[in-house]
Amino acid sequence: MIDAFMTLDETARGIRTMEIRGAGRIARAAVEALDTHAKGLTPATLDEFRAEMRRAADLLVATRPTAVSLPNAVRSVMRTLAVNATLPEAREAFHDRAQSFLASSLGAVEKIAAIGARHIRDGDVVMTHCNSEAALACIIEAHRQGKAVEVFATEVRPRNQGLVTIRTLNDAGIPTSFIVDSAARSFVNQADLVIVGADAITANGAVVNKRGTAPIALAAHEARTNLVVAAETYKFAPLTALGDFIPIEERPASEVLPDEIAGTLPHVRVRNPAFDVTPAEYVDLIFTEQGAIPPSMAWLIIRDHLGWSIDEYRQAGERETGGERP
Ligand code: RUB
Repeated sequence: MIDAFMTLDETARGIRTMEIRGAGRIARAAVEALDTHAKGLTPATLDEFRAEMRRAADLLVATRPTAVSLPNAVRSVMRTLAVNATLPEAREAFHDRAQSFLASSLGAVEKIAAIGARHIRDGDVVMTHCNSEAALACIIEAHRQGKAVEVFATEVRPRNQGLVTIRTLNDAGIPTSFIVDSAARSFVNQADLVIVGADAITANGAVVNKRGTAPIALAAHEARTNLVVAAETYKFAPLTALGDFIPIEERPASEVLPDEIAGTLPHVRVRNPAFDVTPAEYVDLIFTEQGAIPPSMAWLIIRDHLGWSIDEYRQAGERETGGERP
């Protein structure tokens, strides 16, 4: 549970160290932190307020590079600061927008759960990877509706997000098999469906999610098991419509190999990308709060639903280019 009164620096640190993790939670934590920060400021002018909020927004956006929910959420609340004429108006509008973002983010997960649950049949075995609030919400909703559902949940080396997943499934009373990541191919034939979340979805429908998702998608494709993605629309990446790539975060080597062992292996370099890219052709459907869409419709979500103009994309220069080609 995120403490609503965490300071800006505490939230930034929490996101960087993954105490706060998962794309949806990261987005809500950032907006809550900005809202709390705004309330605590005593600026003399509107310009001063805007400048300080911009600094705070930049600090949060820089914490983790891949989850596009973070810059999308921050930008969607920061937009309000551009349109208000007076300082009190700007303060009030910012708070209202932050609260409405938080409510709609939680509401989106509920809508996704209702849509996703319809795609899970009584007796289905579902495989999931990492710890996605949106993906788990679909499984838990299907179970709540009385469907018999079983789950294969992966361990998720090296940060073991699978432990969070199996605790949640266990608490919901859902029979779950916990497997190491490399056993996914052995069990995907026994699954009727793979459900994962997303950190970002590109204009061409590629899904960026926890590293290990792409090999599971490949295995599912080969086993003729459908893979679906549960993702709020604010995980679609507008800048990819301009040709930007999603930067793939590379985390510290010590997460994979303890420094005392790495220190004895001078010729060995540890690589630790946090995410990978699943091409659209391995994705059957994406469950969003706007409905279940094929990945080929990603561009329409960016253009028509997120409604971002090309000028706005261009101004959004803080996202780095580079990284893995989607
Ligand atoms: C989490 C992860 C999740 C997505 C979606 O990675 O890859 O699948 O963020 O999660 P990390 P949600 O643990 O590195 O943050 O559906 O909760 O937004």
